[in-house]
Amino acid sequence: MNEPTLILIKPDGLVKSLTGNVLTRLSETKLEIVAAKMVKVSDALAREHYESLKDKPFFGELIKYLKGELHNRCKVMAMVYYGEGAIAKVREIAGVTNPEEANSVSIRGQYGRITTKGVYENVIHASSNLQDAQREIKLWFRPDEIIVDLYPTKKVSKNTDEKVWA
Ligand code: DAT
Ligand code: MG
Repeated sequence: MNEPTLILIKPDGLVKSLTGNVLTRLSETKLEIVAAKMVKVSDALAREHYESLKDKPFFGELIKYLKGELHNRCKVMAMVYYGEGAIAKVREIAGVTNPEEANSVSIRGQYGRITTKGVYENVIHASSNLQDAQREIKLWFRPDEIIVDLYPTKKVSKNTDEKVWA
């Protein structure tokens, strides 16, 4: 079954000029890119994205990291990849959460690090399961920014074609 997954190239990946390397690695999956954009991450978006981790001791630093405050680069690249087994394929190439434990040929193993403050700078985010993918994609993208129809939508009003997630 075709499924979507949200990928973010986080601020450390952008600062280190890793966009090309990451996209090349991801192309090994043979998945289709169905959405892509640069995003200036607001505090609200960062907190919503990592909502499930809000009680963790590292939450504050994690939010600063995603917002780009640790790298003076307040942007991330957000993408939706789509295809058979997309979530598992991307997680495999991304590597596990802790970059020091990640397989050394995975993206996080190759390019990630843990800072002296304990922040896992692990270069990319990738959705963990179908439910997270749906929640995250709806958070980062509007329906008309994605070239396939993933989830139900509704019209904003009768007078416009603009759609939002239903
Ligand atoms: P993943 O990004 O692999 O899905 P996650 O959802 O558990 O992992 O955590 C989200 C991010 O939070 C992760 O990419 C880096 C950070 N993080 C997780 N566990 C951490 C820890 N023990 N110390 C510092 N940062 C951590
Ligand atoms: Mg996660």
